[in-house]
Amino acid sequence: MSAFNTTVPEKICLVIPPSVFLLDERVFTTLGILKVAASLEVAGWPVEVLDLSGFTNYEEITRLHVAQSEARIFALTTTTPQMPATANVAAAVREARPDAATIIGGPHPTLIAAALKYEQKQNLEGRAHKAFHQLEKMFDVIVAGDGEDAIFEAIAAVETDQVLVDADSSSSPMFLTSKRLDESPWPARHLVDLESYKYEIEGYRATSLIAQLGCPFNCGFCGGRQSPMLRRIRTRTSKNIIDELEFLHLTYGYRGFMFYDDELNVNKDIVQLMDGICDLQDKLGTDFRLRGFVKAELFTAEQAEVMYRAGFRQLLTGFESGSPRILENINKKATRDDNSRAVEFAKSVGMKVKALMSLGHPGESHQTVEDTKNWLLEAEPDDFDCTIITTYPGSPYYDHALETKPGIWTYEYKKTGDRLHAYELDYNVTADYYKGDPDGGYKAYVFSDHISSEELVAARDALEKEVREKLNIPFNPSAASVNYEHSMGQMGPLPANILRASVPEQTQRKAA
Ligand code: B12
Repeated sequence: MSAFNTTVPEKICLVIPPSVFLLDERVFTTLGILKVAASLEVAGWPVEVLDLSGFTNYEEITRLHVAQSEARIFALTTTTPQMPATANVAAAVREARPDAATIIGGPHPTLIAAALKYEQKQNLEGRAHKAFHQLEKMFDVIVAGDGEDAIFEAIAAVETDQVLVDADSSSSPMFLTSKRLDESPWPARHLVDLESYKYEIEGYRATSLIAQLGCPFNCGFCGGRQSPMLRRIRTRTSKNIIDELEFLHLTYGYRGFMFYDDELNVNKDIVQLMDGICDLQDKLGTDFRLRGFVKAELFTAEQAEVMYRAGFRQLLTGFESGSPRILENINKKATRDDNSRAVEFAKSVGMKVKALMSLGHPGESHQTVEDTKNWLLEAEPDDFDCTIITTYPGSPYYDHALETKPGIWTYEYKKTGDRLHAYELDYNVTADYYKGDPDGGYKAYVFSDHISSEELVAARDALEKEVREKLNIPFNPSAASVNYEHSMGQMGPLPANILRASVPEQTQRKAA
């Protein structure tokens, strides 16, 4: 790597790799890396964002862009299922520009670093060590945790031998406190083509935002249970959230907002926040339609009422299962009754409910799948989806599993002794690890002592078909990815839906 002078701001290229496994990649933009972009802009660094979401020829686009970009530092974001594409993007950057420096941040490196620390504490050298070494081979600098401040240390680290920039510890000054989160600039949405992301809530054009960070619960399938970034609740003031809604409305005209907080109702100020959102609509002389997630056992009739008043017409909840035993094995904390009650509270005020269900937990059987189907038919949500669990790094199902046969990793929920087995997979190359082929069938890489992977897939398909038919819920349509056409490898400027750069006078407006 050549020597960089990273004390003087130079152009940084931030890259959003595609999510080839999603049915439609241009629904919600990736907000995390846009928070990093906003931090850089506020500090005076020119930034460009290469948004590869939805492009099948993303490697070619990367090579062509990198060869002509002024940037020499390329910083990528990634979740685990994006890793196969992310690895290809990193290779394309290196191919086009061997002296480039690469930085990787986001949920995947954060979770791998957290799992690595867990192994180190136990004097183990297991899967996290291997995964971390794989990342080290692909990238110059690995960032764990919140990126708003860590990006500056990462840029400095490209000149040194430092590989890991670890912001994922509450003792790190780079770990955002609620106060720092509140002060940090909102995502630099002007650096992506927001118009090309299409979503509607009840007919209102919508975009997404994050009002708080972290979920303190410990569900077995969920990533980040050992990662403070994903676990610690960090809240923003109601005013700051309301200001962001106002900014999004006035700047882009949105009246629909999807809150991507893990659970809106872990926020003790939820009633105050909803009242403030009502006042904002009065002030603007408009009305909003909102959508977000709540945790079932914390959901109350009062919350339902105030959320409806603020504009919520759709709620999503990870109910996961209709089987009390499976809810226990997940360590879900919500009971079957809590789940049913949450649906009733929402419906009683006129809100629709999307039930997020999953199969493939420890102890899953034909009977527990039947229980899940029956709960859906009884609770009658307005919509649902039902996935098959994949054990990915950073989740208890993965991190606490032991290799019980070559290539088979087994997690046991200690209280009941129920087990889940997962096939070893290289998530750096297996792209359909998570959702399977959108046009035909899921793939399961897990099985229990009572049901095989193939049976899980068949049971999932049958459940989905029967519940959709009986509750009259149509299947979701899928949208195809596109190929960016250019003639004979000669590339002019990339269109705005792929590349956007900061213009000095347009830097992100800071929260007032
Ligand atoms: C919104 C969301 C989605 C949305 C939108 C995704 C999108 N386009 O952004 C949808 C519904 C599409 C979605 C889908 C999926 N999701 Co999702 N999703 C989330 C959620 C709830 C919020 C993400 C977010 O915006 N966070 C807030 C921002 C500020 O945080 P952030 O993205 O982590 O970014 C910060 C740091 O990571 C870091 N950072 C990020 N990038 C970079 C880059 C650099 C260079 C640096 C320095 C730092 C840095 O700095 C950022 C600012 O602090 C998270 C859970 C969570 N609470 O974070 C799960 C989460 C990211 N999803 C997850 C999963 C598993 C999925 C799916 C696989 C689900 C499925 N079965 O299909 C798919 C895969 C999607 C994908 N693209 O990979 C996992 C990922 C676990 C993993 N191992 O990677 C998470 C962590 C949930 C969990 N706890 O298990 N998801």
